[in-house]
Amino acid sequence: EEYDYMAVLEARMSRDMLEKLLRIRDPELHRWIADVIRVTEPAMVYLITSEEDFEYVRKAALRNREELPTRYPRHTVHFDGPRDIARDRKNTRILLPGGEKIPFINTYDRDKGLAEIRELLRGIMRGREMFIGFYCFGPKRSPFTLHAVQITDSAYVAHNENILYRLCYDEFVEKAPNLFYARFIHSAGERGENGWSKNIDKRRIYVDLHDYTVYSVNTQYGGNTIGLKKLMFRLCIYKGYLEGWLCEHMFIVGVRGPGGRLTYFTGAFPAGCGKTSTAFISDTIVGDDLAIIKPVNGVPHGVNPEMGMFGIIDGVNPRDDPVLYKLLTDPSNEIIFSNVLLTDDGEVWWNGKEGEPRPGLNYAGRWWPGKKDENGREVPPSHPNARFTISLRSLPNLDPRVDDPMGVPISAMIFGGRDPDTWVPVEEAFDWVHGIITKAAALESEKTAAILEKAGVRELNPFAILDFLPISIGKFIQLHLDFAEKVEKLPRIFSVNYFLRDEQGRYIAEKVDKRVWLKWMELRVHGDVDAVRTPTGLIPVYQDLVKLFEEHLGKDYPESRYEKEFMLRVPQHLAKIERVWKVYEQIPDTPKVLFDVLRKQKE
Ligand code: SPV
Ligand code: MN
Repeated sequence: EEYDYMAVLEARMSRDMLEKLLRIRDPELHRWIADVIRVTEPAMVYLITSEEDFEYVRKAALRNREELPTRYPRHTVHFDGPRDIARDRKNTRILLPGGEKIPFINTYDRDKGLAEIRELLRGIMRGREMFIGFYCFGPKRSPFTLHAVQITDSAYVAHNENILYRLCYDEFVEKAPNLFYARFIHSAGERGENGWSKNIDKRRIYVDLHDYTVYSVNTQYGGNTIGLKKLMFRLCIYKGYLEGWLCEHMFIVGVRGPGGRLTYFTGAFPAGCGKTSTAFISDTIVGDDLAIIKPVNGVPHGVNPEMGMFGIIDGVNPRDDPVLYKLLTDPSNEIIFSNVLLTDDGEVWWNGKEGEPRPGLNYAGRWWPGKKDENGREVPPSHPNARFTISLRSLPNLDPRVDDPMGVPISAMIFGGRDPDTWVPVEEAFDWVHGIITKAAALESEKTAAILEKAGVRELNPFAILDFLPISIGKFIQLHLDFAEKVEKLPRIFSVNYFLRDEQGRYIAEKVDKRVWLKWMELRVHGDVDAVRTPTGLIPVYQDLVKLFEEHLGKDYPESRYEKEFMLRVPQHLAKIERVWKVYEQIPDTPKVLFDVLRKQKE
């Protein structure tokens, strides 16, 4: 529809803000912002273009009561509300023209979806301030990096993005109108008296691949709302698929070996399966959640598109996670806590924190020890999916190459999930194809609190990425098989399993044992240790583990434990192959080699 879009911008924006916007010489961008303003009707508009704007956003979050103050000026607390505590699989949909369907992916007719979202957005920002931020998804001036514009009426969301991503207004100004960028529109919708989004039944997260635009309404939980996090991730996977590179749900870490050499690993784990804790137990951290991987001179290189962590805080304790614990209790770090307990004396408490929880506020309202919900179940003081937002710049073990526009060379990829009874604690694949099929494509995990569904149920979660795939699993697997043609040196592939249990149901390994598995993988990458060849892969030689446990953890590694952990569980493996096969049978574009490899494994 024709209208004077400059008039709309002039009416809602101060001169100062409008000037900032017009410095980006991209009429299409101006027109789009005017469109969003016309539909959502914000009272005013604030552009986030430099770090000087961060304090304004932080104060706005406190003023709006989206965040609450604590005893420490740089620590704030946000509550999403009891029904908005995690990613909403059901209402997160990939919009496809003509109502195209993809097995195991939540798709929806694009025209219908856009019409629905337009209705939901109508007047939704009335009386509120709209924030517009310009960010990079990756290091600045890097061939890996994508760009994004975030529009939101939530100062909490904007505050998160200011911590989690690099501001990139300057690149927009420089490169417009020849800059590709993704677009995010978010509104928390109507908020109740405790600040929670009221219209949860109208919560929608719609991903429009065609326009590289994502809409998110009537929700606040970060995984549903922080545009550059899991919403951008879906667009990034799609773009990578079209262009032949990888966008992964993986950390990037450095592990030191003999002589101080540093070897880079990526690792894919579903949320709540030890991903962030593995990152912290490594020697350096590049990233803890996402990776963009492309070949550079024949070697796969990876960048972390983020500059901060939105991590699970549940269970973080001084014994198992000393570095992270110190970061989270240091008043000098800027931190947003979400869905923890905020005690009446202004302290933050989460499950794992020292001391006892005292009365205060939590994700479900007022909390006191022993509080029960309407079903008579005790309300935990902090939620299992409670989170922290912190800048990577606060980390003592940040990798020096985190801002390298060419990324770091990736020597190996790790895949792991919550598996009580099948996989050994660490195992190397025979080769790339074997690893992509039996480790990545066959990754299973028990569901965790990071999604709004019943936890504990085992499900296939290929590459730990299923929740975020905008294309079929078959195509995503093929993309990885084809990647082999693009590089001269393929990363090794490993699986890990931190969740193996004994006959009594107790975890066999301790949390810190991860460090030994990492060190063993580092030695394998360089050919410094032999391995035992089993039908499912290559496992450590007992004596090597004895040495590594002694050297890195100062503890014994009894042979009886080795036998328990590294025995090949044949019935469980056969059952797993059966389960995995049954899923892929339903996916028409599954590469044929997947069935070949599984059949061979079974034999
Ligand atoms: C995950 O759930 O994988 C996360 C957090 O990293 S969220 O932003 O919710 O996706
Ligand atoms: Mn994640």
